[in-house]
Amino acid sequence: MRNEEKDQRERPGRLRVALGALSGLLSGFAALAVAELVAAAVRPQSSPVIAVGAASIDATPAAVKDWAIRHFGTDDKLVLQLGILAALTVLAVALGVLAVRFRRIGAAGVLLFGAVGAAAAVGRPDSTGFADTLPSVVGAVAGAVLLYVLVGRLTTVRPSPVSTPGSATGQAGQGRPVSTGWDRRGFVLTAASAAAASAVVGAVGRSLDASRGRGAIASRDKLVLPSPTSPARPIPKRARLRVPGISPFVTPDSDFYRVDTALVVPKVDATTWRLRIHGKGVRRPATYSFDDLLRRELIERDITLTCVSNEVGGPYVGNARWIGVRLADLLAECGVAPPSRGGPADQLVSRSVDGMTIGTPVEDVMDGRDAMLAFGMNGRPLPFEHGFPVRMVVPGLYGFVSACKWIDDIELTTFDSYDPYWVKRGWARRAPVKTESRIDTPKPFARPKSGTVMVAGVAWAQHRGVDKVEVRIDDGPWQEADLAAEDTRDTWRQWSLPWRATKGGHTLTVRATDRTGAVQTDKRTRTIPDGASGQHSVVVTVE
Ligand SMILES: Nc1nc2c(c(=O)[nH]1)N[C@H]1C(S)=C(S)[C@@H](COP(=O)(O)O)O[C@H]1N2
Ligand SMILES: [Mo]
Repeated sequence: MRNEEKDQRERPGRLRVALGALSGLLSGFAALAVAELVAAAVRPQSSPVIAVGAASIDATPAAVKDWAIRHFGTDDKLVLQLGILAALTVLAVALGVLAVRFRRIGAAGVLLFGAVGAAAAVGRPDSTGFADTLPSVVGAVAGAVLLYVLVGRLTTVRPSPVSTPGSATGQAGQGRPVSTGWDRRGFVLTAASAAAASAVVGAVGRSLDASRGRGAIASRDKLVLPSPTSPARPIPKRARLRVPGISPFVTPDSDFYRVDTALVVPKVDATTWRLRIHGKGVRRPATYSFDDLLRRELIERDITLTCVSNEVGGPYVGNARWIGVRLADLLAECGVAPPSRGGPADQLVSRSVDGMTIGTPVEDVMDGRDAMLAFGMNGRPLPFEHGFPVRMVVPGLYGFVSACKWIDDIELTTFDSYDPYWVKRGWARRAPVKTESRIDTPKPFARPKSGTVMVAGVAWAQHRGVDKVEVRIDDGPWQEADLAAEDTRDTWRQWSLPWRATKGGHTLTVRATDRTGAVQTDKRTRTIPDGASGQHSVVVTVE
């Protein structure tokens, strides 16, 4: 008898468990909505989902990150955020169910997750300090209070109505509150108004967030690119082959691959942007404004950019026309000498507004190649995704050791004394682009008709130049492909080969030879630590 009553009081029924789960979900939703609103006021990067996401990106082992990039491509960030939201949903439901029995512990659990978010936010390299904790903390408090109140409605306790001393029921009821059902009306009202309020708060947060970058957007909109002192030479007509399915010689901005760790694309206002150059052996440290750069001698160059995470045959390579200042000029002005002329610094570390660090050999950027600080891409100001207002571009080096986007600081140092972001995660300190080629058409598993089939693609060996491309059908001899004219040795070259295709399955393989005479190896290596090598093959069935 007593046991039965006790059970009834302490073991929540199915309905209450379900309503507890719902309370958890609503509280989690409220916490995130409030956090978004506060983050819109503080900075978007301080939102708990973004901060935890960014922290997990940094903590992800290189191999897993590489896998994620390979499988989800540029959607990897979306997948990550959805993953975090899914995990939070499960946790919210669990805390809600827990709170039905242990109200305080459930609410405290919500606060604990707020603490995790806050810690992640202040731990970011670009954190601006204590204010970054506010979205997580304020959101968690709102969520915890809501959970406490909602679950309270599920466990309305009143003294037993009839509790005559000595009566049979009296013993259990005496002095002790006994749950006599729950406050249905109160629960529904609280839950509904909390859901509505969260939706409104979340929406306001979102719209505030959208209007945040207005200064940056305006500074980009009104930027008119000055004409370069040293224009790029016109792209030779014969640099472009007219083969359907081949990568266009100049990659349109919208198709240009994007690889970075930024969950929120930094929106930097060019009018307040500054670049600082300082460090070892910098005899005249300096700070430049955007206008300072615009007023300098400007160069315009076609340069092909490649990501070290690009698999053989992969998409992370693009060619663009960049406008900016020659990096070596700025460095010389600051009194920097390369190691070959006695300079004490062999590593140039560039930093971005979002805390990225990238290390580049000082020798390379001062050896006469067109290493630049670019603010124009394909005739327009840099898109925000590609680093507005200013990024680095260095011909011949993979992006992770050269192409810092949203750059705001250059420090001269040594390879011995400092490891930048990717190096800390197992990637190489020095990484020139490997000679590679790719078959763009036919596509893998295509079913072309027998007869003449155009095999075509691109080949790159930036700063060395491509001299030859060969194609092999099955185990046949290597056949020399037609090479499109070279634009510069810093750009890729298109190639094509008309193939007399015979019925059946065939494997097409391509290899390039660069100007040093080195033939693209058939030895496959992984992307980590310094870029994939190997030859690209495509299997087709001719009908
Ligand atoms: N701030 C910042 N700059 C960055 C990165 C980054 O994660 N953050 N990624 C680098 C890498 S790995 C590459 S390959 C290039 C890619 O430039 P894109 O996105 O404009 O193609 O940017 C480089 N610059
Ligand atoms: Mo990269």
